[in-house]
Amino acid sequence: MSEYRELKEHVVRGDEGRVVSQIETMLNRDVNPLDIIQKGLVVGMGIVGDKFSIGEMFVPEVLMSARAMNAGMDLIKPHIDEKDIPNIGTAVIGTVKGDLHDIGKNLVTMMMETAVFKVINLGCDVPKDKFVSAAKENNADIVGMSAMLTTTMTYMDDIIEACKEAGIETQYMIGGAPITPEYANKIGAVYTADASSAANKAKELVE
Ligand code: B1M
Repeated sequence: MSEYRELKEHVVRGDEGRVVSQIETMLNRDVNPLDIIQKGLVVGMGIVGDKFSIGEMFVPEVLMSARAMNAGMDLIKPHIDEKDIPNIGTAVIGTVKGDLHDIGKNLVTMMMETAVFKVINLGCDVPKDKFVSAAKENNADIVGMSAMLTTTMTYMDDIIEACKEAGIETQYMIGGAPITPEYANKIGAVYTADASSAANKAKELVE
């Protein structure tokens, strides 16, 4: 089996130890670090995303795969120029003000990172001015908002208005259990139901 294929399978199994030892071996043999990312890690996480979407993998397994991928990335990073690390866009993401649910939002963050976005994760209970300043500072391609309460989801509209008032040109993505595609349409945002489709949609938006 090719070493990229093996690496990809270790990622899918969330086997951090094997991911790390295989990458160490490959780096010692001077394999191109960018190839290790693109042909091994990214492909593996793509499979994880697809399996999660169709219910073949669940949250804890996805977290293990993401952790294994991140451990691999940490090993590779010193071997490449920061500017060569693939990055297809920048996203600012947070759970909106008044809302402390961050498990789903963190999963979306991880999936977007593994789809090679630079993600600025603002945490939870995030007021609109923080979204505005982070989007400005980072010239964000995407502002992503998560809400799990019917009482907090309406704040997404306030965030979008505040970004527009500040002259920010970006695309808005929203998600969370109470969110519907209709609500997203109404406030001018894109809805996705889960972390994997969020990462796929984000890729489409920046293409
Ligand atoms: Co809370 N809670 N909670 N809670 N909690 C819910 C959401 C609730 C549905 C439970 C219930 O009553 N059945 C209910 C909301 C009811 C409503 O408003 N309609 C509820 C409530 C009422 C509350 C409190 C008010 C309870 C109280 O204190 N009386 C309180 C509110 C606190 C606050 O936020 N101010 C509260 C507190 C908490 C805990 C702190 C205890 C804890 C959160 C811990 C944490 O996140 N660090 C918690 C939890 C764990 C839940 C449930 C059980 C699980 C949520 C979760 O993590 N799911 C939840 C019940 C449920 O959903 N079954 C519930 C797993 C996660 C992977 O899924 O977050 O949906 P999810 O994320 C998905 C998608 O939604 C999507 O992708 C993710 C991954 O696939 N997605 C996006 C999410 N964000 C996205 C953004 C995107 C795209 C996709 O683009 C940017």
